[in-house]
Amino acid sequence: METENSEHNSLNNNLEKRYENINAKAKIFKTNDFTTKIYLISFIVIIFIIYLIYFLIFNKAKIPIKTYTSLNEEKLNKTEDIISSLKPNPLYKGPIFPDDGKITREWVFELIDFMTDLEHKKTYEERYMDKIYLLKMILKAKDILSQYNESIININIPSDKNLTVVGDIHGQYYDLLNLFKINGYPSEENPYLFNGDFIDRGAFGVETIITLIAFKILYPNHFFLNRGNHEDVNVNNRYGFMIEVVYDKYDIDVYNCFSEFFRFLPLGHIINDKILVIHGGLFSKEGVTIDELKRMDRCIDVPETGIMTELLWSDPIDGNGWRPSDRGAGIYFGQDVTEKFLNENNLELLIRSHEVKMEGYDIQHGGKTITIFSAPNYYDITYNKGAFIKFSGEDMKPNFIQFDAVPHPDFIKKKINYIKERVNDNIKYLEY
Ligand SMILES: [Mn+2]
Repeated sequence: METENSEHNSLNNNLEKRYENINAKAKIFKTNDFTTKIYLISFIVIIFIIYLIYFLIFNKAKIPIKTYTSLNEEKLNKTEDIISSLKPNPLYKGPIFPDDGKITREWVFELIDFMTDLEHKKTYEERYMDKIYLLKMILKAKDILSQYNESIININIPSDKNLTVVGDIHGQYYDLLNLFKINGYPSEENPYLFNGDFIDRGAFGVETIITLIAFKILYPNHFFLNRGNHEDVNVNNRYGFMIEVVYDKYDIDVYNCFSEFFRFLPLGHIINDKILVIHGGLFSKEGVTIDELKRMDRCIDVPETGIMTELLWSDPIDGNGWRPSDRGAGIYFGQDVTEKFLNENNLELLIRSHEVKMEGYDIQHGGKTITIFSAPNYYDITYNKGAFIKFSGEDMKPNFIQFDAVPHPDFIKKKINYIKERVNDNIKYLEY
């Protein structure tokens, strides 16, 4: 019995020890489980904070400014207030825009030379027009455009004169200067019509639009500009011009002044009562008349739908009828649509731009629709030719002249890094 008891006791002791061990292990396990949870929760919180910081910076860098969306007097006065609060930069060495707005041909050439910098060696003050003179110049050009009471302008080319029609430039300033070298600089003897999309995409939208504005002031009745879908603040916010003006070359005041100027651009021109020149194309609705287009209130930001949007965004297609556009704005229109529209409005030809073409131009709809595109090697990757159309007033037949791309300063990578560095510093400054 004793032996049995002592055996039983030692068995009990063993069992107790074993329970203690199990309990101790269980305790350790519980402690570990709790610590693991703390680690897991902290990890999730840290990941969330990192994501939040990234989201805030990334999103602000992407859309850093609130934009104006409609026209009112307050904004116009604002630019004048800004001008009166500015003093000329004493380091500025370029041409001075006169207060009476009367510039000469020599003044414009001086400005072009000043802005041109193929080797990218000039300092800021040696390359960019001083802000005060630039704002004055844009307002002067806007005043000229505001005298157009109609959205479509008739122009007449006498039989002994020419007119050159140019398509998209998209900030390719050195190709624009090359075009002028090939075809002659604008003058009263050598008039031009630029069919929209002067800016965005390319790196020199500022130089391009400044030069076009200067020629508009110099030759208001022999130098014509059409609005394109890129002469619109909501498009510029996304496709390069906002970054170029606000972060790289000027600031939000200049950007807002340019946006204001774009609202006053005419939507089209009719040459010798025969040829309609508009940026995009025709309409999803039948029976649109030139009178209706002329009476349209053009001085607005481009809406998401409607006649004005289609005029600036639509593209021709082979075949008849309509198809929804892949662009998300405007429509695709066929040959029968063009023929009907031209017949109803006593017109002979539609000239539009808006699409890159490998030959720089394209003829569709049995010769009734011409596309003209003037940015050669578009985006530096397309290897397309640029082209322009020269009309002689005598027969008004289109003569196509093609041209290749020329070298331009290559500092786009450097520029992107520079912008990345500056974006975060400038967020506060931009949010008004
Ligand atoms: Mn376009």
